[in-house]
Amino acid sequence: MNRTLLVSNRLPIRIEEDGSTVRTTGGLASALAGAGIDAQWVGWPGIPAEEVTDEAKLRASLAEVDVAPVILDEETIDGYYHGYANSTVWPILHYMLERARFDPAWYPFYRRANEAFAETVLAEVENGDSVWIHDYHLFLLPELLRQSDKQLRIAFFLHTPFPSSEIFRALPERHAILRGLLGCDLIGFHTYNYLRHFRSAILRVLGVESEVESIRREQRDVSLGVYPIGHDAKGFGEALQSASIHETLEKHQQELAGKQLFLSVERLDYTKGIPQKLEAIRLFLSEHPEERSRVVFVIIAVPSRGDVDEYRQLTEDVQREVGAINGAYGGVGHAPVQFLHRSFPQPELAALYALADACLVTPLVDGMNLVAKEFIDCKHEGEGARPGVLVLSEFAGAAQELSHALLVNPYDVVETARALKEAFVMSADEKWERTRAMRARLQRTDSAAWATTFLGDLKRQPLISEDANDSPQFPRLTDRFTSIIASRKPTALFLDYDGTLREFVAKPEDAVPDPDLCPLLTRLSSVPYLHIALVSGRPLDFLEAHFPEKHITLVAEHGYRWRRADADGWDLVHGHIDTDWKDEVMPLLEQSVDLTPGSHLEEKQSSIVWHYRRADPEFGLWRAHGLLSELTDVTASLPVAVHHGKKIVEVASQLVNKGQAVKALLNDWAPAIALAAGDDQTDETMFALDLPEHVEYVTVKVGTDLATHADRRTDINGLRRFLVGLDERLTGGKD
Ligand code: GDG
Repeated sequence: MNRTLLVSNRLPIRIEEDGSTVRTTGGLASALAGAGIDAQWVGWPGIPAEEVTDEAKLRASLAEVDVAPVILDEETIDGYYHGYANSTVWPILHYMLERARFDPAWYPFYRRANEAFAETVLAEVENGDSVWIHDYHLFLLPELLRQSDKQLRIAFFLHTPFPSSEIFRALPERHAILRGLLGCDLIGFHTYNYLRHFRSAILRVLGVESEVESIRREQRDVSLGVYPIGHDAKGFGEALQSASIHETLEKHQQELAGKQLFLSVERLDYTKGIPQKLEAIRLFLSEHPEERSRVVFVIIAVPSRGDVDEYRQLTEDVQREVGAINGAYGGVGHAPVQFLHRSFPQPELAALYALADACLVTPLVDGMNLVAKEFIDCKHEGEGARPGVLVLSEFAGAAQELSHALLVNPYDVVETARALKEAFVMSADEKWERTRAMRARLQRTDSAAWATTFLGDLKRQPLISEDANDSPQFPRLTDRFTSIIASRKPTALFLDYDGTLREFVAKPEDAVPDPDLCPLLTRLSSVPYLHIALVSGRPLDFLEAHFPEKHITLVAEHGYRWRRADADGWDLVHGHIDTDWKDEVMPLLEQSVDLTPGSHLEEKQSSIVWHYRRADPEFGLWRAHGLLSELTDVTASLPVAVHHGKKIVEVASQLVNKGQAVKALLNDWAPAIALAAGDDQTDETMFALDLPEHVEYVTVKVGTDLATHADRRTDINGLRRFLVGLDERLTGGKD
């Protein structure tokens, strides 16, 4: 039975003084329980290795609650958790570059911690299991797991925002982090905006293009999705039904003594906008002296990350400002702001939500914000129920769902103070009306529904085995070639080079053949009855320099020239070709270079290519579309073909294409079986050849992009395995 593993930095557990372990509720743990998902957890138990006196006992007690611990020493926790994750990555994810600290000593610990997580996960999983990784502490983990030989479904959910690529690129380790995430089958975000920013980051940082829902990779697709997290509806529902709730409510009612309760609940974090909220409260109190004794602002600020300097400073600043406001606007026996720097049990929190006349959720930026949802959900209509209104920052992810709140820009303290006044005077009817409009949706989309939807989508991802792209027909194809050659009939291979035999790299000049490729092709080219042609867009000198072996036919410049096997020199495939058209299209192409920084022209004998690989990717693509439409007019009556390839636009003589060259070779060689493999648009002319029926012509598209005329697909490794297999059968694989 396949299992689901949940991986998060912290575990939903508490270690008691006697060393026993209990599972805690709240957050993810209750989301999964509510969804009926029985998952095993992997995470850090919250204490450093140095404090673990009896590791075997700890492991045994955690195993009883289905938890596998990742035990980290103090130095690693410091660099990985307090350092890199919380002092570098967290502020960057929240657009707070000025708060981000960059200490080169931290990242190695982050990597080491991710590796420790990978080891623990890999010791637990079996083929077919699903692994659901949570949050920014573990960005490298998906790729680390993917590198193992286990067949897993791997998913990641980011609980924070994903910022604009302009901010994200400040992270020195941005490449490694994005590559880490691309190890996933599924990546989830709270909002479409975060997903959009992620796509832009992978394009600008890694040069990887994507669609809204997926990133096509050679080995496997990465799905992208929007999954707004919900709150723990079951937990809060039960809390409000608990036996002690009436007592708690009554006690607080009395304490309030007729005053309105304006409640805030948050971790004490600089993203939550507490200083700005206090400024708005100060403004409200100063502008409305008559209300000062009729409202109490209760700010519950749960201590958070006390080991990080930024948080210690924030706590001091907030405490000072609360004192100043109370000093200025309080009275005898009344402090308008109560700052409670501790956490409360969930039933107590539910009671405060139920009582509050307003809830102030005003983060400067927040992935989602569950407090906003919990507050609305705790407003049950009925006898004695107190209505309340939500004042919500438009910069919280939750604002997209909770449009009936009073939405504010937390930086605009005047607007926030005005919203406080509006909340103060709002009628009960209007409060209930607004609550009703939001509550029904929140009940349907609670944390259990969120987890169910996410895991449902994860289970739908195909399980990729190492050989999945190796087309099942390839072994049979190897047999076919071998037996035809054994019967002394000719066979042929037509192989494109870039993107087919060799991966694309940023600079074409770096794409030299790997050390195994030339010996492999040389051995194959010595096999009687097997013709080999490299059919490339490259110029002839590049091909000749890298493939000197004379038995291999080299077709250069997309079929303009060739060096036939065993011939000495180069010939034109089609004799002389008219290239007068170049004068007419050149001005347009030169103009494209001037208008598009980073682009350049390459002139070949029979074509001109505009390259935009080094231009801004979106701008380059946009300019390419403009150029194509202009070329359609200019070239209407010219003997040329225009094509849009990978980061290029090419204008080439009409007669010249790879297909025509292959057709000529097929005529000459008359093979009983031939295979053509290629990865881009120019190779389609090889795939779409109109051939007599008796020719067994196998066409192979390398890669997953673009529609194709080819009759099967593989990736670079799949094609290489086929060639190596053929080599082993025909030559024994040795020089
Ligand atoms: C991150 C993202 C995203 C708070 N005080 C007490 C208490 N809480 C509970 C609340 C709520 C949770 O803590 C806080 O969740 P938030 O969503 O508001 O914020 P973060 O902690 O920053 O969480 C955030 C979230 O992940 C989920 O994806 O929404 O954007 O930053 O559930 O009720 N619980 C108890 N006592 C307290 O005093 N029991």
